Amino acid sequence: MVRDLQSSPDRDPALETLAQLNPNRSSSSPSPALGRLGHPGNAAFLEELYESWKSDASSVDPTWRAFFEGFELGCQLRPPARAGATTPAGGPAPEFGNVLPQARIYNLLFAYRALGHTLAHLDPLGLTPEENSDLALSTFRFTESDLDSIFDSGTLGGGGPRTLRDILTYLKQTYCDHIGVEFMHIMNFAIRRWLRDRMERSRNQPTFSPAQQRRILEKVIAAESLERFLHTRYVGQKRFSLEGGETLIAVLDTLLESCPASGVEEVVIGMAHRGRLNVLVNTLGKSRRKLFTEFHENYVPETVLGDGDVKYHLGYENDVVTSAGKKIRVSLAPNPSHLEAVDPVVEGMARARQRHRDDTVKREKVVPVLIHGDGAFIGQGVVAETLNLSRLEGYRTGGTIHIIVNNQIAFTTLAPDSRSTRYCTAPGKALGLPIFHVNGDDPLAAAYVIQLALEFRQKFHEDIILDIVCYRRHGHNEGDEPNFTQPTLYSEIDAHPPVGRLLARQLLESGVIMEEEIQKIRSQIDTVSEDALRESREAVTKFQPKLHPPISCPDLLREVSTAVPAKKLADLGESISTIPDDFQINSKIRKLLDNRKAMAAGKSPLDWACAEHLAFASLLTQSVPIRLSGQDSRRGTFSQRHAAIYDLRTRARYIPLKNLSKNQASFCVYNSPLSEAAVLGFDYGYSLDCPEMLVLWEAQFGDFANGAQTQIDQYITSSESKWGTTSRLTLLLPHGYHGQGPEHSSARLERFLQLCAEDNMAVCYPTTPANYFHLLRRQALRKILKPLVVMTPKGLLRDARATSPVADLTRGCFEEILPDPDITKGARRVILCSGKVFYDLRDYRTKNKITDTAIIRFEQIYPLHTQKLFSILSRHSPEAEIIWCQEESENMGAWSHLALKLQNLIGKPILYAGRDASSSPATGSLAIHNLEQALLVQEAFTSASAKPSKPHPPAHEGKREAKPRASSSPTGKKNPKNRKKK
Ligand SMILES: Cc1ncc(C[n+]2csc(CCOP(=O)(O)OP(=O)(O)O)c2C)c(N)n1
Ligand SMILES: [Mg+2]
Repeated sequence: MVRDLQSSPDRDPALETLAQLNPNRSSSSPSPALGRLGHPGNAAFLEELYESWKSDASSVDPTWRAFFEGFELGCQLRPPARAGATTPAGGPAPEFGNVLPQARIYNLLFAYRALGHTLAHLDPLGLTPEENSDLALSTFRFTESDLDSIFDSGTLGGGGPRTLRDILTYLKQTYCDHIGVEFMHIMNFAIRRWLRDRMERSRNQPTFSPAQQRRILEKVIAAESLERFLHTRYVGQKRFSLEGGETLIAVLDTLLESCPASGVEEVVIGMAHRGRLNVLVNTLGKSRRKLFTEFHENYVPETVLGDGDVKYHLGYENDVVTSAGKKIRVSLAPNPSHLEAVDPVVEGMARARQRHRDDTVKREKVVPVLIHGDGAFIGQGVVAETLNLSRLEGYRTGGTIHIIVNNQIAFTTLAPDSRSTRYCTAPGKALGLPIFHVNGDDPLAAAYVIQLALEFRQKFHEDIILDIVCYRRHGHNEGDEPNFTQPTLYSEIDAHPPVGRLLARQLLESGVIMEEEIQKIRSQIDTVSEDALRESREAVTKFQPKLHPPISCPDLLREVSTAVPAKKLADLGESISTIPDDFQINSKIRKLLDNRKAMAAGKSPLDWACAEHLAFASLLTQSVPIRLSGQDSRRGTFSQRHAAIYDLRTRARYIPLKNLSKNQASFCVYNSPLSEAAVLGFDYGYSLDCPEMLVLWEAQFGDFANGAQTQIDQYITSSESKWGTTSRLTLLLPHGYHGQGPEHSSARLERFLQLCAEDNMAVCYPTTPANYFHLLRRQALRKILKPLVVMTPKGLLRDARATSPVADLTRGCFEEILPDPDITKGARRVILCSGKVFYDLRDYRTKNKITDTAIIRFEQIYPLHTQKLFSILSRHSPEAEIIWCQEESENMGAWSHLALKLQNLIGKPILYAGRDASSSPATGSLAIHNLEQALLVQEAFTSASAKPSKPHPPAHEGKREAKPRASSSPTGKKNPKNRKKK
């Protein structure tokens, strides 16, 4: 019999207290809340209130708070009050032990839902977990003798009366079997309830048809067979075997099988080394012949122009046909060795693909799937950065399915050295994601969870984590001896039967499959492998390894028509400065917009931000979509851009560039979270799959880009050579020495230049708004896809010296090398420079009335337009001294990249005028900065003090005493920075 809460003979004092506390209470009409308690069916109501209170006490009203506090108190493990005991105050002791039993049932339900996973059988190699005292019967003040008492089971699996024994069995099946789930940390109650009901309805037990079970077995066997085949045919060759985690292949198959019914058309996968070859063959359908060919020592990639990559980093894309004959597009992103670096790239790719499938609202057609290792998921910061993108307007992808192949080891490192958390999935908890841990030896359970995960993702558009707890049968790779460091673990693993054998036994026992059928599956797969091996051997005899020529792209220096007619610019100027009538905006912004209008109309010189807006506006009206993302990019770090305008009263946002014309292309500008690695990776991924778009990532200051160095080194600069993938991603990196200290002066131009080869990208440092305008337009309009790195201005944004007449936008194109506008020929000294220092040099020349020195600007440092350079140089004296001047230290900036190159090109020594080599990019003192800047500018005009080009001397030889220049100091003092160093 269900114990009626109100008619219970041992009516609870807490409830009495509650009744007294309830302000709505009246003796004749119970409060609505209490009234609801009168019905056993409303137990669910109480239970949900209880859950609410557990998560956040302030979420329930004070009456209920008092009740639950008392209730919890009563549930504590306190000894029942002794008869006749009194409190210190002399009154009767409170009867803690007699709290309403039904209420204790709710506590039990809550506890199992929250902590059941601690008792789940998750580890294929582990023992049954020990009892968790928080889940012991006694914790809820029940004893064995209560097991057959009947209670209301609240929301458990549809509710209704159940014995305590049945309730426990139900809870254990659902939460403590082969699936352990963490979901009670989810703050969204609708999600939490959905998960609870969904899991409890099925008791978290898979119910696959026999055909589906056979398919799952087949996939596990396929995974196993491929590994065994590779193991025996390519002994000792690295493949990063999946063995121990073969369940992954069954999980991915179940996911793809479930896609059509869920409206999914495309899946974008990112994963690391472990099991990648297996996924390529058994999930994406890459041919075994191709894979085996790649194993051959003479193998040379056919399609890659560049250096190629090892087979376990290559990407692939295919249409996978499900058992129902439906096609799903599946791609596996190429990835570098750097674990988890692929995560944001896949997210960006998925978002771009959603755009192409017109799926930008619900994002249900393209699903990103990230497959992680346990060590990398908890260890790598980019995981947290990427998770944090998941709900942001500019970076959402509608929910990522994370699968962790948790083999409980990272190379040789075990969990105690790997993490401070119980589970490797802990980063997901910060986001409130559902986390399912599954015993990897139970592929049916894992397949059940992936179905649930997809259903969840499609319903709530949130990330979800499936943690497949498994083991690694071999060493880290196949040449690695695990017994050196894990002798005990590996003796256990050696004795442990493979997943396929366990599942086969289970299905044989349940009569789902016959032994002969299993044999047939195995031999069929082996035959396919044997045939493929034979074919691959034939193919491989054709390979003749030979060195490939460097990738080259002469078209990178071809002029692109980027001018825009004056009338068009004036019209665009009007559009970008017009705000709806009902918008009230800040008066300074109004002035800024009025200035932009005047600039575009040619009434005043253009500044950078206006040139950029006009470049964007002209492209958008030429049907080129634009995406700009970065920290505070809507306003601009230096309050220069103001791409978004806000209403003073409502903060309604208006973006003029989105309102140019009806059929303009889309303009997307986002303030990114404070992350470099994930955001740059995301924008890179986006740019790969949206080649028609101008995708720009902006660093807050250029030096922060080194927080994303992995993305720059591993993807942006080298992916064309490794994987044949490139994009027109554009990096805007504020750079320039303004005496603001060692941070934020340098965007590390030298680093980008060091990465330049084989025409892999363009690196530019424009000095005028007009050239910046042409550069942006060139990047968007030319057919060639190459990344562009731009050193962008800080102080020059508001420097009258660095403005352009609008006429410069209406003619010409991007100038890689800018000749001296004043001294056009016959100079006896030529200063070469790049970027901001040009203005200081020119001022010095004017002030000192120097007329024999030309200043030539390298607006594009890579690839160098040597023809233009020669043509400009040829106008000056052949005897002219040539000096490279830069404000960056000698070991930084463009000098080290250009020194020998220029010397070889020009055929004579190039002198150097600039700061000494230094470990930190700049001084912390404005006064010293100013002095250094004055010196280096003066040096450029005084050949005696400039240094001839030569390879960098070691630091101890690089001191200034080798080249005294005290006489050249305008103050008569030695260079203060040198003095400091001595
Ligand atoms: C960023 C990074 N650091 C270090 C490594 C070297 N490394 C390669 S695999 C590996 C262990 C990875 O462990 P886990 O994530 O658990 O994956 P598993 O190999 O066990 O599948 C390490 C440290 C790497 N590839 N990337
Ligand atoms: Mg691992």
